Amino acid sequence: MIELIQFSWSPFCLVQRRILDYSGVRFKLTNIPNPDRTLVWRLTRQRYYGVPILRDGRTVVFETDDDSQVIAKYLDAKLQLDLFPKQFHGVDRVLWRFIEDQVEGACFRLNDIYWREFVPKVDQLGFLRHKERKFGRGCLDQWRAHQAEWLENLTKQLTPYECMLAQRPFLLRAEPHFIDFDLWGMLACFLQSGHYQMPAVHTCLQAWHRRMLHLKKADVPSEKLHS
Ligand SMILES: N[C@@H](CCC(=O)N[C@@H](CS)C(=O)NCC(=O)O)C(=O)O
Repeated sequence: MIELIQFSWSPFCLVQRRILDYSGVRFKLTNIPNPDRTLVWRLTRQRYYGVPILRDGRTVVFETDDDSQVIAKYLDAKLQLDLFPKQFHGVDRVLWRFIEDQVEGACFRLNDIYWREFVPKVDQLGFLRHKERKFGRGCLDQWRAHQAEWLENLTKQLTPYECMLAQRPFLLRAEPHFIDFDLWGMLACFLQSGHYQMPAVHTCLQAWHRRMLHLKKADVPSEKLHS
């Protein structure tokens, strides 16, 4: 059985989890503590310490750079999801770079503000140290102090996607594309603390978000998947 090794609030893990749910395949979720990557390190034979990674029998799948999408492409090929159709090659890369940088940057900061509520007590020291070493001392308090600005920033970052969804049910076409799952994962991180809602001004995004939440491959007409 496919196993997703993750922690639950990571935007990148939420992308892969939604893809797996969408596919309908049975899979196992293994949560690791944020500060302890021993399992990832061991499974990747000392080549990777990030999450998510995937274990599928003897195969272990992990990213090779920030923009590689190795895991999503593996799932796409194995489960025949048609999430990377040829006609969007290139455009999709531009979009996922933007989503995983600009949109992700606002989403994870807005979520991290509530870190004491969702990081288990035993992992809080490691979490705080990791964040402060990466983003500077007091970063979590600063993000909280600038919460309104970060919310405004996120709302602005989402405007292009609202425009796209005014034209069609999913971001690039009539059926979901990897880009839909990618954006969905970033927003799932933003929403996971329960302190936020989708920005009210983006009505098409709200409707898309509701559609994406429980979407299954079986709901997408199969003739469209191969057209
Ligand atoms: N581009 C990678 C990014 C993965 C990533 O940045 N994961 C974070 C957690 S959200 C991580 O494990 N970073 C390494 C670390 O925390 O040391 C992907 O799509 O999986």
